[in-house]
Amino acid sequence: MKRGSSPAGLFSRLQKTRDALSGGLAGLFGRGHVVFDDAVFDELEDQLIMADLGVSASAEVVNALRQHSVLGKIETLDALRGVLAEHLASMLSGAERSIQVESGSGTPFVTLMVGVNGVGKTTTAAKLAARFQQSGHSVMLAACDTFRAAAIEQLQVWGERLSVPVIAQSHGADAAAVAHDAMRAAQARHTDVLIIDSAGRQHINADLMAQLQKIRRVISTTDPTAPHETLLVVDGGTGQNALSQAAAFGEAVALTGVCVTKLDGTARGGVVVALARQSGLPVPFLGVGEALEDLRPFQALPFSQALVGVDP
Ligand SMILES: Nc1nc2c(ncn2[C@@H]2O[C@H](COP(=O)(O)OP(=O)(O)OP(=O)(O)O)[C@@H](O)[C@H]2O)c(=O)[nH]1
Ligand SMILES: [Mg+2]
Repeated sequence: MKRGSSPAGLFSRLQKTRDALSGGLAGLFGRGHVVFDDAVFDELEDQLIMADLGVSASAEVVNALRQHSVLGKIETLDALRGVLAEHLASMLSGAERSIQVESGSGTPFVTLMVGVNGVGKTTTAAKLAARFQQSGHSVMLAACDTFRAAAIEQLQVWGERLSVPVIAQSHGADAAAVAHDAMRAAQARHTDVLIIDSAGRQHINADLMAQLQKIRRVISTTDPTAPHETLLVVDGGTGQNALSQAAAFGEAVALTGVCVTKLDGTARGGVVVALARQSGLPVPFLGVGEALEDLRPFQALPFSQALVGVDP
């Protein structure tokens, strides 16, 4: 297996979150053997909430654990980790979803990337392009972030690195017009996958949402079945803020999934659990670094194990 692509690779990338959570869990066992009474369960719930798992997911997993301790199964920190990982994984199994491109459908598979600024939309678009290429698909990128001056060039640099055509206009052009050009170009060239990058804004604002809706309309005018994926990108380091981003973007455009990035640099990785539970959206991918290969398909069990510290 390629370095960094194994579950152990994910394990090392989630270290900051795990360290934060583990410290709290170990604290429960500070005095040796633990009697799992209500006070300890409350403390455990607090630790999970502090690790950004969210109030409801934390309550749910702790309630499930209460049943276990009645059976006398949790006597050590490792045992606690093991059952925590299992319960989290079963709560998260519905969030697993791979993105399947139907080849030979005659029309490009269109993925629209959305999210607030700086979360990793452009980088994730490039990582996705690389993945689709590796699985034998032809790919095209569309630079629909015409808002930020350097955005077009940033996507073009990725395009050159990947030998992927980038459809772009000049800074300040109408983003929907770029989307239209890209749809036409991808159809004409029989491209398998078109990935559309879009602009972010410092705050979620009405202009951004109106622009995204316009991009979507233009895409579906060219192909009524498109976009096939509308992926929200959120920065894992923003913690619970990611939940309000998911709600706001979900109201404006129909999201098909959420990619959580920058999990390598944050202690707030538990937010993946809160997001999956609260938004109900699948989590096709996690971003765990800046390089092209640092995009991991989300798998509930390895993720849960890495989060709580069960070494696979
Ligand atoms: N450590 C780490 N850095 C990441 C990850 N994903 C993206 N980045 C970095 O985050 C920064 C912003 O990424 P972009 O892809 O430009 O973000 P964006 O959402 O397109 O930003 P705007 O276009 O300004 O809205 C870059 O320096 C990326 O290298 C990740 O998973 N881990
Ligand atoms: Mg960008």
